[in-house]
Amino acid sequence: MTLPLIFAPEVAAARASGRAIVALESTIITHGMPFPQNVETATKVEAAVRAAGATPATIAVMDHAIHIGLTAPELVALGQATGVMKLSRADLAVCLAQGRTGATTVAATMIAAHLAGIAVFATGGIGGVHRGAEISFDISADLLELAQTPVNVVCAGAKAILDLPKTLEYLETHGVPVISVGQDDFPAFWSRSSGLKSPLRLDTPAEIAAAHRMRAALGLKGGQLVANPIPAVAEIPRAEITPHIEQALAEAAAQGVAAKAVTPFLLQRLFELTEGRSLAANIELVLSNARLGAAIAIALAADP
Ligand code: PSU
Ligand code: MN
Repeated sequence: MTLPLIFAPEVAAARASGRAIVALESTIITHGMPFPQNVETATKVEAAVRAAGATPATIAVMDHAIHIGLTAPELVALGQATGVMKLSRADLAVCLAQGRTGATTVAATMIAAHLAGIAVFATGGIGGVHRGAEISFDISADLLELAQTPVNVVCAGAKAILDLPKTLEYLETHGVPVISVGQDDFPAFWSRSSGLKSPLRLDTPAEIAAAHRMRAALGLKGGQLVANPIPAVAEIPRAEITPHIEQALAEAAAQGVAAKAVTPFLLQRLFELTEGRSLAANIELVLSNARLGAAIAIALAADP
């Protein structure tokens, strides 16, 4: 059986000439942001990757294939579609076999990127260990994917709705390098600092690329988590976002929101509670991650 991959023309051309490619996910489009900001953001993120000298490849499942790169009409259609599956490692094959439409989370995007030979992927924030995980067992499959698939995931840390100390412990146990960029603290998505020390720190794309190559040389499986703090002008300070997070979490618990619905519910409630500021910050941090992702991909393409 041949791999069910369809490359967009722009991505196919970049592959043929060995140019830098940055994978982008689609759950952020279908489950992470409201329409029309989702489509506007995805379009701007692709443009930011191109402006930085690399080729964007937004990944989604449609018509029995993993699409590596979407055309503009496909992106608009996905951003307005209803009933789109939220795909992680567990659901990817069923979605493909059934010919359904699916948006890829961090975990599924890593799998697809690796199949497509792409080593760098930029997003907003990874999933992690949810608060109360000792009762709910809700730990994102993103974390185990980082432990086994060799892709650099550029994010703004883990979302502050999570239990960040447990998320870092889990990543350490599974051998995932957590590298914060340009600062000693691990960032917390909307805020530059989580108040927690980052396990590792690197300051340049070249250093991150060198660490990735060294892992490959050593035969270490899994990827690197590259945590890029949100630009200072766009951040919502921790003290300001914390009460809104507490409220959104309390509402989720009261309404019995569980499993895959938790993260989209919390993001939507924070959007309302912060009167749109959380979304504005989310957009800026994704753009910043796309630019850093492009720089890392260029460093890797120059010396693979
Ligand atoms: N980054 C964002 N918004 C998002 C996500 C990331 O800025 O919505 C998505 C990613 O697809 C990530 C998912 O994999 O949230 C985590 O979902 P869960 O907690 O259910 O594993
Ligand atoms: Mn979960």
